[in-house]
Order: sequence, then structure tokens, then C-alpha cells
Amino acid sequence: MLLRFYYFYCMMKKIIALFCICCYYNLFAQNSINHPLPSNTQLVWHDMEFYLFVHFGPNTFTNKEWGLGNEPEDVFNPTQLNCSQWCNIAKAAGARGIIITAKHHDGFCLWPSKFSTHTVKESKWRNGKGDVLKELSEACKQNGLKFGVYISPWDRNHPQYGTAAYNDVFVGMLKELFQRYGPIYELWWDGANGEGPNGKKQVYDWDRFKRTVAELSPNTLVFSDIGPHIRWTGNEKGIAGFTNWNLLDTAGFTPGAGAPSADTLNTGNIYGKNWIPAECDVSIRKGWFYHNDEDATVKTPQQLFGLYLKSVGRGANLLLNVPPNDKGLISAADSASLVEFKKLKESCFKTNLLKQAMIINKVHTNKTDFKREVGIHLQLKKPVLINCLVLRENIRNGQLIKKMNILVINNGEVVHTIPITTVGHKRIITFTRTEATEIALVITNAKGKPELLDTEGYLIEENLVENEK
Ligand code: FUL
Repeated sequence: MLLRFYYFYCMMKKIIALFCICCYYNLFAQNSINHPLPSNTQLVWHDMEFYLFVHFGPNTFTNKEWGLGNEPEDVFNPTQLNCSQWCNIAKAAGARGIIITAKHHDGFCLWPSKFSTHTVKESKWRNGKGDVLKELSEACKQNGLKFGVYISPWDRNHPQYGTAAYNDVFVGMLKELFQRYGPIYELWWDGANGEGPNGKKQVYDWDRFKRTVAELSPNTLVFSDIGPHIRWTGNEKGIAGFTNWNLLDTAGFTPGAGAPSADTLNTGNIYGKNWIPAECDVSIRKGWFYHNDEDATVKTPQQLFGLYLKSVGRGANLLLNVPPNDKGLISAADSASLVEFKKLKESCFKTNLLKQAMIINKVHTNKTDFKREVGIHLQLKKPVLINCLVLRENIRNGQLIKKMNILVINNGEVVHTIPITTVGHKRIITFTRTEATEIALVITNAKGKPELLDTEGYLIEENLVENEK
């Protein structure tokens, strides 16, 4: 009896030990690392993908990019301002929101702020009764678009700029924005910090600015070079990194001159501690503000599609600037290009060729070195002509994929082997058109157990296929 009990005891010990080893390699090894995760508001933001930027202010009338701050208020006079027109065009472009320059570096406020004497209320426009922010925030609400605000901390007009008192002014302005025009989904802080009218630079109280927004509007996502919620992608060309981590280390950095290098902002930090995804800002025209001699520079629908591939298609969001003209309207050339861009996008992504593909092999673990090779092997019902794949990672669980190989196979023969790195919210891969019977997605390196959501495949117009990198 005692012997039987002893055998039973030994068996149990072995089972428990085996169980622990299994847990160690299969579960704990994957899940013990704390991966930064997106907040719920960031998840909603990721799904927005594409929205418009509107640069509008005295520069629209003076043909400048950076006003000096001494422009008479009366130069601001949009005779036919119509924010509903902007919203209609945004919707026709497939954009989900609009971010407007409430105050650019010249300090002119598009709303009647009590903290400045350089605002719409000092202008003759609508006898000083006009308020662009009121009009746009209401039009956005009516049209189901999200409303966002750019406010430049740099102010070339404000007499207190360069003194501690200006930080109070800026906080006061933030309060006005949230209390009068909210909800504001995204607040955009430009890192530029030049001299004010008295020749001094400002020491910005970023922590106080961040606290103010968090208190007034906890669901607002704040953009700056380094977040806290959305980061700059490091260029103004609308191009995210080929490798694009939604993670960034910000300790010791500040927005503006104290930010990490443009390259770091472009790719993010692989082991970054904070979820701070990249946003790609770029203008549809040469300049940020409207200049009629730049009408010929309006990007074509094909160029916009190319930008979409290199921003949204690399897991970032696209913030496309479409500046209204001096009448206060978006010009016909810009709007025509935007409408065509949407049509192009819709026709490209209309028929998912992988919809009925069969998954024949889901997970393959390379047991020799415990590096996981997770693969999804898709068998197509019949051969298809294909040149584009759309991959998505389940970022609710973090961003984990480091490296992948995509194999496009036709009757057992590998036609394309495409190495990529990160996936994130979305990864769009285009390649020379080929007939395919199978697609294999092999994850060769990951930070944990990654999860790919449904993969889609398309045949897009051949001239839209981009060379990766
Ligand atoms: C830059 C500014 O200096 C440009 O004028 C523009 O507003 C762009 C979006 O950000 O830093």
C-alpha cells in the first residue's frame, strides 16, 4: 500500500514538472513580457486611418507660409467661408475628420479668444462676429466627422510670449478650445519654437499643457513630435517607416528641438515603453497654406494613393492637408483629386480575392531554437491574378511581429518571396502581378505570440504597384 502511494507520489511529481516546463515554454515565455498596449481611444484613432488637415489664417491672404505676427487683422477676410463645403469634400474623400490650424505661428486666432487681441474679433470679417472654429466644429458634428485642433505654441504676435505669463495664456486658450468647441478628438502641438515679438524664445511648460488637456478632455489624443498619444513620423512627406513600431521611449525628450532623431520617430522604438503611434502629415499641394500659384502642384489621385500605401499601408495614420483658398473654400482642383482618390481606393479594394481561401496550416513552431515561426498558409479555391495583400495584426494585444516572409505561390512554385518587418494596424504589400494558388505568411521573428487578423488579397491597377522601401 505504502509502495503504491509512493509510486503515485512520484508520478504526480513528474506530471507537475512536465506541466511547468510546458507552461514555461508555451505560455509564460510568451506572455510574461509586458507589451505596451493601445488605449481604447487610440484603437478608435487607428481605425480612423485618414483625415484632413486644414491650414487657414492670415497666410492664406498674404501668400506666406510663416506669418510674422504683425499682419493687420483685417487681412483675414474669407468672403465665402463655408465649412460645410469642407466637410462635404472630406466625406467625398473618405476622410474621417478635420484638424484645423486654430492658431499658427503668426498668433492669429480663428476664434474670438479673450487671451489675445489678434483674433477674428479684431478683424472686419463679419464685423468681428465670425468664429471659424464654431462653424467648423458644428459642420463636423452635422456631417459625422471628428473635429480636431492644431494650436501652435510658438506665437510671433503675443506680447507675453517669452515670459512665464505666456504659459498661462496658452493654458487659457486650451480651456477655451475644449469648453467651447469640444469634443476635440485630436489636439496638435507643433514643435516649432522661434522668437516672439520681443525677440525671446518661450520655455514651454509641456507638463502643465498635458495636465490641462487630460483634466479638461481625457479622451482627446495629443499629438506632438513625441506624443504623449500620437507621434510625428519624422518627415512632412507623408511616409511612415518601412519598419514602423507603435512604440516610443520619451524619457528625457521634449517636443521640438529636444525630440529624438527624425529616423527614430520614423521607425519608433522596437522595445519602446509607450504606445505612441505615428501620424504622417503631408500637404496635397506644395505649401501648407493656399497659394494660387501652386494650383498646378495639387497631387494626383494616383500620388495620393501612393501616399496612402506608405502611411496607412505601413500602420500609421494619414493627415492630409487641404488648404482652403482666400474665399474660404476648397478649390476645385483639390476636391476633384480627392474624390478620384476615394474612387480609386474603393475600386482597388473592392474584391477580396482571398475571401474564400482555405487556411491549411495555421501555426508552425520551430522547436529547435524556440523561436516561433507562426505561419498562415492560404490555399485558394482557384488560381487568381493578384498583386496586393493587406495584413493586419491584432494590436489590442500589442504589436509583436518583427519579421515576416510573404510567399506568393503558383502551383507549388514560389513566384515572390517578400520580406517585411512590422505589421501593426495594417500592412499593405504590393508586388508584380502574378497568378497564385497559395499564399504563405511566415512570421520568422516576433516579440511574443502574434495574431494576424483576416488577410485580404487584391488585384489593383498595375501602375499603382509600389516598390517597397
Ligand atoms: C510645421 C509648421 O512650421 C508648418 O507651417 C506646418 O504647420 C506643419 C504642419 O508643421 O512644423
